[in-house]
Amino acid sequence: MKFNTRRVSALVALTLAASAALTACGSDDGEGGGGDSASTITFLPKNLGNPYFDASSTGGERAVGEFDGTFEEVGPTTATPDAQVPFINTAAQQGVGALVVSANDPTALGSALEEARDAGVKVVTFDSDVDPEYRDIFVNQASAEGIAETQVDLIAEQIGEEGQVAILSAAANATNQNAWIELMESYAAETYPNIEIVETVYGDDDDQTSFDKTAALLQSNPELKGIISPTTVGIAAAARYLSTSQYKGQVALTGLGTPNQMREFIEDGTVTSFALWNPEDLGYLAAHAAHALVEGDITGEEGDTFTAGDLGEYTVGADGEVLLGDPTVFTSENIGDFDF
Ligand code: RAM
Repeated sequence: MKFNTRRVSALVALTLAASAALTACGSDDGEGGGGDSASTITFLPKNLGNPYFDASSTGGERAVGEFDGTFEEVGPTTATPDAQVPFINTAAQQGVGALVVSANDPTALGSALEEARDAGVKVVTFDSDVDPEYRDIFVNQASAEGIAETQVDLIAEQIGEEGQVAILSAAANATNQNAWIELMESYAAETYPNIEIVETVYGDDDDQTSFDKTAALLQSNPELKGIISPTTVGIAAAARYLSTSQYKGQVALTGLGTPNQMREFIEDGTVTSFALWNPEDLGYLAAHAAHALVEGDITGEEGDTFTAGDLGEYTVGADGEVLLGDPTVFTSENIGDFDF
């Protein structure tokens, strides 16, 4: 069962953290595929216990059920590249069919992924990429430009296009957040000359760290008008801090959040709008891409096409990238329509 899979994985992560032992850390849900390694699709998110990745794994598991493989989710409790490496090594030793990874760093996982690929494991990144040479396909949630511009437009609208803005990010080396931050800075400078991005801080996709960094940001920047948090963990922690503080309604907050985590803060007026794609669809698409690679239907070349179950047909683009679609903006008007 899904629940057991994740519990076992978390336990293994703790064991690994405690002993640094390369224990065989696999667990599978026993659904379909008979449990042989080659039919196993192993999801390795940035961290466990993050509702965003719970949703992407739910989508992945659904896809794997459709093609009768074995779904497995493993991962660390802290969002660091070092903590991800042992899981890659173990998957390579087990000879799983494919690894589906959201990377905490663009290069630090490189040699482990190279070894896994040498051992015949297909490597799909999703959500947060590694350098293209280390994987077969990257399943991107939306264009980096679109994600960056959406968040800057939302904060601009909320603060009347002027004032100081800060960014509360995830891990300092996260490939996805760093790409978006760079694009947010250049887009804001070009489009909103009266907005100044004064500081970026890192909450490491950890709830308490993100909460504390929000408090510190507000204290050290008394003129702050808004915060952009391009991480579901960060925006939820920042909203929780703002909601009971003197800054509620004074300092705007937007970024990337899950509707289920943000609902109460939309309802109590702490937040007016934020964005995200559907992480369940992202995991579903990534698992289908992994299966197409394992089956030899595609190699990750530009122009390759494959069918991702009920999401339909996708084409591999330049640099082995597959694009899910556009982000959705959530407000009090539509948040009730979503449940993830
Ligand atoms: C967090 C993670 C993930 C990112 C989302 C928006 O859950 O940092 O990588 O895509 O936020």
